[in-house]
Amino acid sequence: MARALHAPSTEDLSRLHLHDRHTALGLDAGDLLGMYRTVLLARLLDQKIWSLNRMGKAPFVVSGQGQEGAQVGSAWALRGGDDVVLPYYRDIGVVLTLGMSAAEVLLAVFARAADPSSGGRQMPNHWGSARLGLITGSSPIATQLPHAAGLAYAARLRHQDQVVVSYFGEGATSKGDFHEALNFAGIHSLPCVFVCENNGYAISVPVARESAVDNVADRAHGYGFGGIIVDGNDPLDVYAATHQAVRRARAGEGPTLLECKTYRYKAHTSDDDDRSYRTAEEVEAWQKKDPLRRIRQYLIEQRLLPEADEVRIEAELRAEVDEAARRAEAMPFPEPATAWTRVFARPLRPLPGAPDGGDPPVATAPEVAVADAGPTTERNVVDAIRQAQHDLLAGDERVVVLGEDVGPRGGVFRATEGLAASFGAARVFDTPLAESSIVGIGIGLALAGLRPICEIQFADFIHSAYDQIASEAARIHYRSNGDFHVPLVIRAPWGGGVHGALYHSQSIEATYAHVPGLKVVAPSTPADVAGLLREAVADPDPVLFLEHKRSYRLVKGPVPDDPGWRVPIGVATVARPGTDATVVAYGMLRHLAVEAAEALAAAGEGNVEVVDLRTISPLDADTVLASVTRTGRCLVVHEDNLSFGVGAEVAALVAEHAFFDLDAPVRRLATADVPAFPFAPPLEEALSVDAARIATEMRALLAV
Ligand SMILES: Cc1ncc(C[n+]2csc(CCOP(=O)(O)OP(=O)(O)O)c2C)c(N)n1
Ligand SMILES: [Mg+2]
Repeated sequence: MARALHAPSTEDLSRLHLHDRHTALGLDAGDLLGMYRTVLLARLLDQKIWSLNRMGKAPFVVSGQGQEGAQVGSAWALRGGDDVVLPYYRDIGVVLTLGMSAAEVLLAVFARAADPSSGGRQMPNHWGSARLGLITGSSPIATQLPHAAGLAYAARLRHQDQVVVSYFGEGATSKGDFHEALNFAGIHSLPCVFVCENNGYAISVPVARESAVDNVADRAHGYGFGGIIVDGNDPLDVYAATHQAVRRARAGEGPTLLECKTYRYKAHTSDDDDRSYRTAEEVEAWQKKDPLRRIRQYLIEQRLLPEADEVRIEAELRAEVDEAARRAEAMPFPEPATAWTRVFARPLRPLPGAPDGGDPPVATAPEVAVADAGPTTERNVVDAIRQAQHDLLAGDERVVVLGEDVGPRGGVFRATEGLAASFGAARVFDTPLAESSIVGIGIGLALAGLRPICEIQFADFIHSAYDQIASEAARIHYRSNGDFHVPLVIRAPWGGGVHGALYHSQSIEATYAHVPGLKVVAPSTPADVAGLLREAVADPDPVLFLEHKRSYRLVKGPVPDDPGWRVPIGVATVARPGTDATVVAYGMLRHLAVEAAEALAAAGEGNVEVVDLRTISPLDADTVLASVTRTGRCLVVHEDNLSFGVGAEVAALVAEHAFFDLDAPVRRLATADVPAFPFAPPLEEALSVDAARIATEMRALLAV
C-alpha cells in the first residue's frame, strides 16, 4: 500500500517550491534588497524623467524601463570602482548600481554645470565618471567596445585582476567595432565581459532584419570564446551568468559574451513613435515578465519583503527622486565662456576666437637647438623614429607600440625594427588588420594610463579609424568636461613621390587638422621627428604623427642622443631665414622649398624665408605672422590637394592679421584636387610639387 503523505504546511511548500536561489549564488538578503531597491530606483527615476519631459523640463529622454533587470543584475556582480565599466545610453540601472546618484543622473538631464558625466556638454545618458570607474560614453554605437579591449589589455599587462565590462544593444553588434573588439579580446584571451542587452529592436528595425543569426551570443564562437544567453528580465539569472563570466575573466580564462534577452517598454527615445513598428500587445506581453515585478515577487516569496517594508521603500525612493529633481533643477547651467574650455588637456595655443576665460595655453619648455643639445648621431628619418621609440620604451614602462606588422617584422618601413625583441611581445604587439580597432584599442590603453603609440601602416588606410579618432579620441576630454584624457600617439607614414599611387600616397593632414581636440604633427627632419615624437608621447592629448614616407631614407641629419631632448608641439621653425618673401611649408616640401630658395639666392633672384610649420594643428600663427609681416610676401606650399587645405588656413590667417603688411596677394601651390597621385610616372610627375615649381611660384610672388 502506498504510504499516505501528510499534507505539507505552507512553510514546507515555500521551502520546496520557492527554493532559495540567491544563497546558492552567494547573495544574502542585503544583496537582494539592494538589487530590488536599485531596480525600483531606476524605474522611478526613469518615470520621473518622462514626467519632466511632459512638463517641458527634460528635452530629451532615453529610457531604460524594462531593461533594469539585465542592468542591475549584471552590475551587481562587479567590484565597483575597481572593475572598469563602459555603459551605454540605456544603462540607468548599471550606473545607479555602481554608485551614481539619482541627483547626478538628473543633473545631466537638466544639462547643469555640476553634471558629473559631462558638465552639461552631452545629451543625457552619456554617462562617465573616472571616480566610479565608468568610462565616458559617446553617441556612435559600439565605439566603446575596442576601448574595453584596450582597457582589458592594459589590466593584463599590469597584472591587475581587473575585469572590463562593456554594455551595448543588439543593434551595436552589426558594427565593425563590435567584431574588431571581440576578435582582439579573443586573440589575447582578455578579461572582458561583453554584455548585450538584446531588446529586440534597433530603433524600429527588428532583430530578424539586423542579423541572420538567431542569437547574438552565437557570434562569440567566431572569436574563440563562449557566448551565454540569459533571461535578461530575471536579475538573478543575469547576476549568476555575469558572476560566472567575471570569475572566468579574473581567473585568466578569457572573455564572455553575455546576451540578455530583454525589452524596452518605452519608445527608443522621446523623439520616437514606437507604434509604427511594434504592437501594444507585444509590449504588454513583455510587461508580464517585468524585472521589477520578478525581483519583488522573489523577495516576497522568500519572506524578505513584508508589505510594510515594500510600501516604505517605495515611498523613500519616490521622495529621493523628487528631492533629487528639485535639487538638480535648482543648479546653475554652465557658464557660456566654458564652451571654449577643455578641448585639450594640455592647450598649447589659444583657441582662435575664444573669449577671455578660455583655457590659457600651457607654457612649453623652450627648444634647445640641436647644436646645443650635446652629442648627436647622424640618422635618417626612419632611423630617428625607431631610435626615439626605443628610448621611449626603455625610459617609460607605460609606453606600448601596436599596429600591423610592428612586432617581429619590425614594420613594413622598419620603423619598429628590433623593438619587440628588446621589449617583449606584450609591449610591442601586432594587431589584426583592423584600423578602427588599432586606434580604439589605443584609446583604451591610454584611458588605462598607458602611453600607446599606434602605427597605421599607411596614412591612406587610417580613414576607417576616423570615427575612433574624431568621435572618440579627440572628443573624450571635452565631452567628459575634463574628467578623462587620451594620451595617444597615432603614427602614420604619409605622402607621395614614392610611386605609391592612389592608396599609398595620400596627404591626410587637412582632413584631420579640422578635428578639434586632435593635435596633428608633420615634422620633416630627423631631429624634429625624434624631438616631436618624444613630446607627442608625453602629451596628454591624442596626437596624429605624420611621417613623410619619401623622407624616411632620403633625409639625413644630426639627432641629439639625449633621450630627454624634445621639440615642442605647436611651434614652427624658420628652416631658412630670408627677407624678401615667406614660404610656409612642411613635410617633404620643407626640403624642396629650402632647395628652391637656395637656387633663387644663388641666382641673385631674392632671399626667401622658409617657415616649416612642423605642427599643423594647433598652428603656430605667431611664427608665420612674424615672418610674413617682415617679408611682406607669402606663399604656402603643400603636397595635400589645394582646396580646403592648410594653405587656405594660412592664407586666411595672413589675410586677417597681416593684410596691411602685404606687398602682394598670398599665393598657394598645392597638388591638384585629384584623389592622390596616379601610379604611372608621367601622371605622378605631372601633379607633383617639386623644387622647380616652388621656385617658379617664388619668382612670381617676388615679381608682384
Ligand atoms: C553609428 C551610429 N549610427 C546610428 C545611430 C543612431 N542610433 C542611435 S541608437 C540606434 C539603435 C541602437 O540599437 P541597439 O544597439 O539595439 O540599442 P537599443 O537602442 O535598442 O538599446 C541608432 C540607429 C548612432 N547612434 N550611431
Ligand atoms: Mg536594441
